Amino acid sequence: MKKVITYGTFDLLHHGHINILRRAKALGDHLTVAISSDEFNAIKGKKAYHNFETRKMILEAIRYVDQVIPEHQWEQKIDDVRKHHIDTFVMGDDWHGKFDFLKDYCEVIYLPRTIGISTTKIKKDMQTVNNG
Ligand code: C2G
Repeated sequence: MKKVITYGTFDLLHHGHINILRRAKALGDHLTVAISSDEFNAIKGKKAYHNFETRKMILEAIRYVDQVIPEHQWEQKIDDVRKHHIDTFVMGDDWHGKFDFLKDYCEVIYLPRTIGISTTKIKKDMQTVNNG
C-alpha cells in the first residue's frame, strides 16, 4: 500500500484544498493529512477561523482523506514519515524546495497551486461584500 502525506491548516475549506487533496491521494492508496494545531498556527502567524477540532472534522469528511493527524511543529515531518511508513510527501509549490530534506526518507512532490483562491482572499472578499 503506497502511503501519501500532506500538511496544512485547511481553514475555510475551498477548491484549492480539494484539488491538492485529490491529486495527493491519486499518487498512492492512502492519504494522511497533518493538520496544523491552533498553537502551531500561531507559530506560523496564522489565525484560523475554525479551530483545530472543526478543521479536523471537516477534513475527515473528504473522500480523498484516509487519516488526519495533528501538526504541532515544523520538526515533526521526519518522525511522521517514519512512524506512518509514508512513501510520498506532497505540498503545494508555494513550498517548493522547502522540504527537500525529506528526500532521504520519502519521495517529495510539489504540486502547482490552484490559481485565484486562498483563505486570505476569501476573508478579504467577504469584508468587501459586507462593507458594501
Ligand atoms: N493550496 C493550493 N492551492 C491554493 C491554496 C492552497 O494548492 N489555492 C495548498 C497549499 O499549497 C498547501 C495546502 O493547500 O499544500 C494547504 O494550504 P494551507 O492550509 O494554506 O497550509 P499552509 O499554511 O501552507 O501550511 O508544515 C506545512 C504547513 O503546515 C503548510
